Amino acid sequence: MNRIKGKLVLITGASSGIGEASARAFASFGAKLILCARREERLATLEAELEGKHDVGVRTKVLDVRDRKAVEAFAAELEAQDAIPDILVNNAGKALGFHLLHEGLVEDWEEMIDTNVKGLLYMSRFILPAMVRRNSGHVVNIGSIAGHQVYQKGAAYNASKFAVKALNEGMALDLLGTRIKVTSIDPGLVETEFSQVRFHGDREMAERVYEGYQPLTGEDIADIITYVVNTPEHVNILDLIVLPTAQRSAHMVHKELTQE
Ligand code: NDP
Ligand code: 8X3
Repeated sequence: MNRIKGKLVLITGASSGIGEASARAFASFGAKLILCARREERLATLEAELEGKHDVGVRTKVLDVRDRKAVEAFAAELEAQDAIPDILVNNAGKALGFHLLHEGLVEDWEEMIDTNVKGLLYMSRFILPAMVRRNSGHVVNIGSIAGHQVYQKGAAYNASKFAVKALNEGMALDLLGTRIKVTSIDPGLVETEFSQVRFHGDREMAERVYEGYQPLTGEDIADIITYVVNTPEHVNILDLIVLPTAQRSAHMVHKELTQE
């Protein structure tokens, strides 16, 4: 059964990886889309692709989720146009750097916390009131296995994803009694631009993360997001950890590497 067709889905971080794959997955279900990110050209290319392939309306918005005023203004604009999202996918996020805490770059921490935590808060604060008034909707937060288990050199990113876990649970509690669903999807290793961003563009370091096993893809996570959103009205999946079969925890990945 397709409960997604005709729904309006807002995805942050839709220019790459999980967000981009989710846009494709939702479009294939016949959802209307609002795609947000900072890279305008990527969004425009995706918009053209999706409108060409599927008979769905796609709107794009250059939006930095760290910019509170811009997020607030965009939410007000959507409301004025009666374009209230049925589904909000809080996906925009990143890890920056891989350092021991006492050697970490403060600028990296600021950007991670501003994006992963404050950006998610701003989006939720300004989009949710219209959902509450309408008494329907679904917020899908993208957390991480890093929000359940801490690993060495990841403390600041871990802290930001532990915060996403708390915000997901808090949001669900605060929306008790409404028909608004709240879900966190918490992946392990997914091959996207995530590691290139984490290692500040070092492709070799990034590629090494995914060597020797089959990582998840953005499409795997997008499938799960649409599955969760497509559940009947009375079913809410609160939190879902999704790992590649070769990964069993944040620390344990079975790699089969060839000797050189
Ligand atoms: P990508 O780097 O491929 O995608 C990240 C997306 O976030 C891009 O579209 C980027 O677009 C957007 N983004 C970054 N900063 C901002 C900002 N300030 N405002 C708006 N958009 C922003 O990585 P993933 O797809 O892997 O990451 C998506 C989410 O999944 C993140 O929250 C990440 O933490 C989480 N995750 C990823 C895992 C992985 O292994 N890949 C595992 C677990 C969770 P642009 O630069 O154009 O703004
Ligand atoms: C991304 C997964 O293990 O690199 O959140 O932190 S991990």
